[in-house]
Amino acid sequence: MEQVAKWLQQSKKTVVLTGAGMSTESGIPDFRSKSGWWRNIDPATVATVEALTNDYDLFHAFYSARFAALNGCEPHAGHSILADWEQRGLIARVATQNVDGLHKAAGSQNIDELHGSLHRVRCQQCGKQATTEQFLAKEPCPNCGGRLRPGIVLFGETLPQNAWNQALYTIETADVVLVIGTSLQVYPVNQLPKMTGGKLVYINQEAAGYEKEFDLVIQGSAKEILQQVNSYL
Ligand code: CNA
Repeated sequence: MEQVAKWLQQSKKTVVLTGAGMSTESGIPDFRSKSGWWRNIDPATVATVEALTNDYDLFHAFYSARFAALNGCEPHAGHSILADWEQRGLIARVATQNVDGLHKAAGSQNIDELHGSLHRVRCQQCGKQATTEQFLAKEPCPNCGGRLRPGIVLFGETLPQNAWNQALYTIETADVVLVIGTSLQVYPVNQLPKMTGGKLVYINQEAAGYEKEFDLVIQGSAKEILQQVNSYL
């Protein structure tokens, strides 16, 4: 933790890449931990264009459950520390796979939402924006009658170009990249850490096996580790 603090202080550009493990301590389950499975179904089979097209009932039930899981969830101290580090010039940007909006809620400003956001519901057919309430009520698109969906990137879809380009550029040119709370199973985001020439730090609950790919691996809770690093700054 002391080493990470030193690198943060020496670095001209530090980028943070987060995944679902950044939000579990706010009460939002991840996908790949044992407790993260939804009705024992692999999310990779539901969070798909195929499910949206062929089994809208299942797709809708899955995302309704994900909206319900967000109810009452607030950013935790780790999110606030990242927002504070941005204010203090210690980190440049946060690139995130999370769709929950908690980095923004904590006050981070330079955020690349690589997998979109649950909070931007739109019609799959005409693209027109709709409200979360309309989606949850399973209403058809008021404009064209098409299916409503959250503005997240489904398996099988391409990532938002601007967010991807921004994250790629900052990671390529960073001196330090902190990777926090991601299993690094989902392509193409799992390629981003390989793109930096800077120091690479991995902070994750299950971290075994990543020692060779990172300069430093810290196994444990994102919130507690960020708090400890912060105590050295
Ligand atoms: P994942 O594959 O579920 O991996 C999460 C990782 O975080 C696992 O390796 C866990 O060991 C680790 N972890 C869990 N809790 C903690 C903790 N408290 N501290 C540190 N590490 C922890 O999730 P990824 O983000 O790697 O996969 C990408 C998917 C998951 C994206 O498409 C996301 O949209 C999707 N997702 C997002 C959210 C969210 O927005 N909060 C929630 C669930 C899934």
